[in-house]
Amino acid sequence: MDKRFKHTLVAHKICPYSMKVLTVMRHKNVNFEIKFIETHNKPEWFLRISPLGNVPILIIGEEIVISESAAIMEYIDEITPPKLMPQDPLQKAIDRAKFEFSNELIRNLYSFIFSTEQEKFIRQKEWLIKHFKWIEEWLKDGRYINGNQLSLVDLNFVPLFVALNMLKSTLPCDLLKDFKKLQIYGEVIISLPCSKTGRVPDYEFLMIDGIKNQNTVLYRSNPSYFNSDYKPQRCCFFRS
Ligand SMILES: N[C@@H](CCC(=O)N[C@@H](CS)C(=O)NCC(=O)O)C(=O)O
Repeated sequence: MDKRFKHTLVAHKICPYSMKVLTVMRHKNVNFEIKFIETHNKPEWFLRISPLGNVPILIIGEEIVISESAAIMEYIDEITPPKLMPQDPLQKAIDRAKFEFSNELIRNLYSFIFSTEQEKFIRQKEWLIKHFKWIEEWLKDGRYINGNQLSLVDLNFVPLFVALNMLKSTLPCDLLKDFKKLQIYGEVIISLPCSKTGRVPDYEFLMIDGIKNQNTVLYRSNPSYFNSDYKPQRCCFFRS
């Protein structure tokens, strides 16, 4: 990595795409600064440099900006060997397709979590359950997606399992109950050191706050769970 240039990650505290990038940066021990912004109140300087107005973006030095979580993750991986991305062009293409798949899963999971309409909530839940089976197929009997070695594609799934783990003890929310391999894989993924350091310490608090404040289906179906003073301890997998 070129130490002449400062690397600044612009992120949002509960954005899962920001979490993926942060996870890779932690895994690779990259030296960087982080700036959090609010997506409902984006600063002018940010709107000038983020093509779609999305986080995360990575600013390198004074002028270079990379947007899109997958592009940033691959860039970080490339400049900090050993690479987590496979070398083989075919395997690379297969993994990039899985990056997209994971983005779609995460988008749908967040939409499920923050849904305020019962019908949409149920539709999203069914969609998620239908698509989880793909990860089980890819896992076969391996510890990770590409066998027994961690690769970049696995780090794409960190936000998915962090959010699922947070919701595990709520409601009919254990979406993984019929997916044994996925449960084990999820445990492996959230136990990675970089998955613990790849999110802000108040991630769970902020998520719970959002779930409550937006009066979501999740909240309405079990308000006492979300109102409990002890909630963050109970829902947070990592207590330290
Ligand atoms: N494809 C993008 C998706 C990023 C994205 O959707 N970020 C959300 C926050 S999680 C965002 O910035 N949304 C803009 C907005 O809410 O206006 C990526 O992978 O980086």
